[in-house]
Amino acid sequence: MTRILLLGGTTEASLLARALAAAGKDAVFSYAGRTDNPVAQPLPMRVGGFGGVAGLVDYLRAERIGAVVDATHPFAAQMSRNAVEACALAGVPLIGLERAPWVAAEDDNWTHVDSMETAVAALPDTPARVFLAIGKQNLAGFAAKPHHYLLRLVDAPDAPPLPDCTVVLARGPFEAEGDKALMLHHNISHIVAKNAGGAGAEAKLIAARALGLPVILIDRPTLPARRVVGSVAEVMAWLSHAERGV
Ligand code: 3Y8
Ligand code: NAP
Repeated sequence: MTRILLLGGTTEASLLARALAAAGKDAVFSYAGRTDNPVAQPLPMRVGGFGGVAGLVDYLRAERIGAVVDATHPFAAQMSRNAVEACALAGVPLIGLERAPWVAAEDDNWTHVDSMETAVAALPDTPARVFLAIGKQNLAGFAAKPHHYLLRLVDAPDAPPLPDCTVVLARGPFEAEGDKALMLHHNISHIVAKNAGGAGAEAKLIAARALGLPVILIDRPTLPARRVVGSVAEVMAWLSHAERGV
């Protein structure tokens, strides 16, 4: 039986883990170790980086991995790039499980930007109250603007990440009603988010639409060419082909 490496950390990866476990597949679920207590999975787990491309090649060989599924987040670009390179070097088939980017509806007020820096520039110069729902990495640049920031983080930061901020600790997936209440409670005037796609992070966009609030949406990084599908079923079909060596 082919041993599968599942690069996880997203809602879709967790759904795939359940399908693999239910099918009795020999698979290992991989976390980066970014959060203190990641959600348990129904598969054996490994936590932490591999040590770059070379480390991943060594892992694939040592663990006799026969197929890799990259179900990491669209913004986990380094991991995805490493997976493409390492799988090519090790001759291991790779498939990406990726959700489509969000697309604005009629009554959405979205500004698309291509980086954290342009997201900062897109915020007003006069004081505002900004729901900065991009996690813990990449926050420093927002100190350049005189806003009050609402931050939602998975783990408590050692120190306040920005001079004028409120930190809420929560692990998604999130619900629109909860995000609407959060934004009303904090009198939010703007939202900044990554175009992560998927259902787990969409709640704040649905809430922003209901409240008529502007959203600054950061485009996802470009990834190298690779085979990509959008559903667990397609990954399972691809794996059964890979197992038959076709
Ligand atoms: C460590 C595993 C599952 C996976 C759930 C998804 C949904 C909930 C929404 C907001 C936005 C954000 C953030 C977010 C969401 C899901 C998914 C998703 C966004 C966990 C998890 C890990 C991480 C890492 C973490 C990042 C941060 C990003 C918070 C677990 C909970 C903002 C991305 O403290 C830190 O350093 C956090 C870092 C990378 C982005 C950042 O740059 O800070 N995710 N998130 C994974 C690992 O170690 O490999 O702890 O259980 C997983 C999930 N987070 O099993 O159902 O699939 O997107 N995660 C973003 O989308 O903008 C929150 O608040 O609305
Ligand atoms: P990244 O910047 O693309 O990766 C940085 C390094 O972290 C990688 O080179 C690799 O280290 C390690 N790494 C990343 N994902 C890994 C995984 N699943 N298993 C083992 N090592 C991993 O990654 P990131 O954006 O920090 O994301 C880290 C994790 O959080 C991923 O699992 C991702 O799916 C999840 N996540 C990220 C976001 C986001 O907004 N970025 C949102 C939700 C969930 P080595 O080079 O040492 O191998």
